Amino acid sequence: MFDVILFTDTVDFDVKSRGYGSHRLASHLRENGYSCLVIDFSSIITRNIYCEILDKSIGPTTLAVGFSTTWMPYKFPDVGVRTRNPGEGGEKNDQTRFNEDSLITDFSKDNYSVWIDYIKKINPKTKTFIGGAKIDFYLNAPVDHVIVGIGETETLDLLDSLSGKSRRIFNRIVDHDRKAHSPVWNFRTSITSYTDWDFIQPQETLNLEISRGCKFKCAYCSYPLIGQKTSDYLKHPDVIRKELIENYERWGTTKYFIVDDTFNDSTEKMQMFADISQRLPFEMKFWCYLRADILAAHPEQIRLLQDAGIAETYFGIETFNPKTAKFIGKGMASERLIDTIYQCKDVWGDRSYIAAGIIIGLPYESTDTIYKAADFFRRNDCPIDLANTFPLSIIGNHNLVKYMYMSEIDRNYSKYGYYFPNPEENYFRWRKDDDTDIHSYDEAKRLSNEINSSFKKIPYKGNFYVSSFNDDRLKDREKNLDLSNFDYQKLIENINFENLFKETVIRDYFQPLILKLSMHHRSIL
Ligand code: B12
Ligand code: SF4
Repeated sequence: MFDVILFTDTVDFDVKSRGYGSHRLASHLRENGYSCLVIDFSSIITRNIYCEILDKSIGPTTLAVGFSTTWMPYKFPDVGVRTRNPGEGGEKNDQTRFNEDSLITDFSKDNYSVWIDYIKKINPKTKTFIGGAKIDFYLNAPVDHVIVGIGETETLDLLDSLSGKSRRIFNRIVDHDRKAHSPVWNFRTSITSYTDWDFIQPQETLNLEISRGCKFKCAYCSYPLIGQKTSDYLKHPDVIRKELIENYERWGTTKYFIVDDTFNDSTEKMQMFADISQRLPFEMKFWCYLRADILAAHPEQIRLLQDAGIAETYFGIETFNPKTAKFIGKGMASERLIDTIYQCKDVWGDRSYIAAGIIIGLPYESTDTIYKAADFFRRNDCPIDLANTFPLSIIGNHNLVKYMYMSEIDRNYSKYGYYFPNPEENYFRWRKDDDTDIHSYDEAKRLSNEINSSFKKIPYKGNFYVSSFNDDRLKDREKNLDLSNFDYQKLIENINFENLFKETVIRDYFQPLILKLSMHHRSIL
C-alpha cells in the first residue's frame, strides 16, 4: 500500500526508457515522508495489468494516484493522436502504432472513465491528478487536480493538504509555483533514487540532471526554464557522485542520458563533471545536448567531455545563415562551428556518435543557406553521424493551448512575420510573406523531407536505447560498437523492436512487479 502512485511512460514506443520526471517527483515525495510507487511503461498497460497493480497498491490510506503527460501524445485537432514527431504535425494515419487497449491509447482518445473510476472504486477517498509537459491536451480528464509545470513543490503542497499536514485548500488547477522556484526545497542537493519496485536492470540507461534550466533564451526554444541562472541550479559534486554510486551499486548502471537543456553551459561544470566521472569505480558513458558555439569559444571543454565519458550528443545547430543565427541567439559563423565539430570527432573518436539538427523556416533564411548546411552534412568526411532538418513549428495562441511551454516565436509570431490563415490551425501550419523563398510550413516540410532523404545513414551502433534492452544480441554496447556497419545493420534489421519492448517489459518489469505487489499485499493482510 502506497501513499502515492504515479503512472508514467517511455519516451518513444519501442525504447526502454524510464519516465524520469515521475521518478524525480517520487524521490522528492519520499524524502518528505510519503511512500511512492512509480509505474513505468504505461503505453503497454492493459486494463488487466492496471487493475492487478492498483488492487494491490491502493489501500485505505492512499492519498493520490497521478498520471504524467510528458510523454503522452499531443492531441491537436486533425493530427494523429499519437505522433512520432509532434514537431512535424503528425499524420492522421500515424495512430495505430501502440497497444490498442492501453492506458495511453485510451487517454489519447479521451476515454478516461474506466481508468479513473477504478481508482475511486477501490478507495473513493483517493484523489487523482495529472501533471507533466502536455497537460493542455488532458485537461478534460475527470481527475481531481491538474498540477501545472515543474512538479516538486506543488505536488508536495497538494499531498500535505490531502494528508492533513497543512490546512491549505487547493482548487482543481494547482498552479502556484510552476517553475518549482520556491525556496522550501533545494534542487542542488536533490538526488533521484530508484527502488526495488522499479526492477532496474544493469544494461538500462538512466537519466541524470546536473543542473536545471538554461541560461540562454533562444527565440525558437520552448523549454520551460530558459533564461534561468543555472549556477543557482547546479548540483553539488557530492550529490551527483552519490546518485551515480547508488545507481551503480544497486542496479549496475553505467550509462546515462544527461537531460540538462544545455549540458556545456559552463567550463567549471564540465571540469567538475569530468573530475567526478574519473573518480568513479566504473567507466561511465553518457548522452547529452551540447552547444557547438560554446565549445568553439571554450575548446578545452571538448577534452573535458571526453574525460567525462561522452558517447553520444546532439548539437542544435539550427542555421548556417548569419542573420538568422543572430536573430535566434546562436550567432557564431558556420565555418567556426564546422571546424569545432571536426575537432570534437577527432578527440572523441570513431566510437562517439554525433547528431545535429537544422530548422527550416526561421526568419531571414532562404533555401541557399539550408542547402549549404545540407552540403556539409553530405560530405564524406562530415563528423556528424546523424543529420536532420525539420520545419519550424510554431504553436500560435490556439485556444487549446493554455499551459504549454512557449518560445518567443510562439508567443509573438506575428511580430516576426508569421500568420495562420486558418485560425483553427494555429499550430504548425504557419505562413509568411517575407523576402525569403520559404513561405509556409508545408514548403519547409517538403524541403526538409527532400534534404533528409539525401543524407547518409550511419548506423547508430552505440544507441543507448537499443543497448538498454535485456536481450543478448543488444545489451553489450561495446561489442556492438565493434561490429561493422553492415553487420550491425543486419543484426537490427531482423529485430522487431516493438515486440521486443513489449515482451521484455512484461517479462522483466510487470510480471515481477505484480508478483512483488501480491507478496507485499498478502504480508499486510
Ligand atoms: C531530455 C529531453 C528529451 C530526451 C529524453 C531522454 C529520456 N530518455 O528521457 C530526448 C532527446 C530523447 C527527447 C525526445 C523528445 N522530446 Co524532449 N525533452 C527533454 C528535456 C530537455 C528534458 C526532459 C527531462 O527529463 N527533464 C527533467 C525532468 C525532471 O522534468 P520533467 O520530465 O518535465 O518532469 C517534471 C515536470 O514535468 C513535472 N511532472 C512530470 N511528470 C509528472 C507527473 C505528475 C503526476 C505531476 C504532478 C508532475 C509531473 O514534475 C517533474 C519534476 O519536476 C525537455 C525540456 C525540459 N527542460 O523539460 C524536453 C521535452 C520534454 N521534450 C519534448 C518533445 C516535444 C520531445 C520530442 C517529441 C521531440 C521530437 N520532435 O522528436 C521527443 C519525444 C520522443 C518522440 N520521438 O516522440 C517537449 C514535450 C512537451 C511539449 N509541451 O512539447 C519538451 C518539454 C521540450 C519542448 N518544450 O519542446 N527529449
Ligand atoms: S535552444 Fe538550447 S541553448 Fe537555446 S535556450 Fe533552448 S535549451 Fe537553451
